Amino acid sequence: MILHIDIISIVPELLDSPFRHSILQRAQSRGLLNVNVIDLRAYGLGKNRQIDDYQYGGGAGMVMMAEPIYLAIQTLKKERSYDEIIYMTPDGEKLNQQMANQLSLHENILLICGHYKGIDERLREHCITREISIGDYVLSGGELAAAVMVDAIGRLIPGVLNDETSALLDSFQDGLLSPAVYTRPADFLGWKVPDVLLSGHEAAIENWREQSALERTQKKRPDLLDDEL
Ligand code: 6GU
Repeated sequence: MILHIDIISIVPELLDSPFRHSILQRAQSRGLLNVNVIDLRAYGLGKNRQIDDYQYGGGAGMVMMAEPIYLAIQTLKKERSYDEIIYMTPDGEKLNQQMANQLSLHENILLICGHYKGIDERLREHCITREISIGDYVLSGGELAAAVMVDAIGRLIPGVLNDETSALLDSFQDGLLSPAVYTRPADFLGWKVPDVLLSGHEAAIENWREQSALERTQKKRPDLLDDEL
């Protein structure tokens, strides 16, 4: 199975590089992920290929017009049937690991990147199936948020990570942060690696890791522990 992600953007150049390296590159070369960026300008209106306009009621800031985005969606829908048509917006549902897990099980996803004041509300009512934010801060456009989400989703597709278990051990997958990790040398400037990790005792190591994960979560993200109650 392959996850196909289409992304509608007015700045497609912003999405040139993020998927061409490292794990997402591998996901695509293994045929597990396919990311396709569509330039909204191609669906712009008139000879200027207009895609935004002043907002009704007045006020500063442009609004992305309904028709170009609608035309783009209709055209893309002829090719594939989307499990979700997602509008990337700071007032959407906040992305978390659980949502990334669910989205990674889909086959076709369409992402729409907002700009300016956002898109005409009628698209949100009639065409969008889901609205997602990557956190409580405002970016100048949805592209970087879309790249973050595609990364979070893409690495979860079965077969993308070499060690099939490694995504399961990520921070957040079990509601905890990941344990501390160390590599050689065992002594760096007198800063020592915990003895237990050098001991070869698997059970003791596993125990230490669980303890480390719990301690870090308590210290850095106590809210994650509250959520479980
Ligand atoms: Cl999805 N878009 C924008 N413009 N800003 C954001 C965001 C999305 N998520 C967090 N901030």
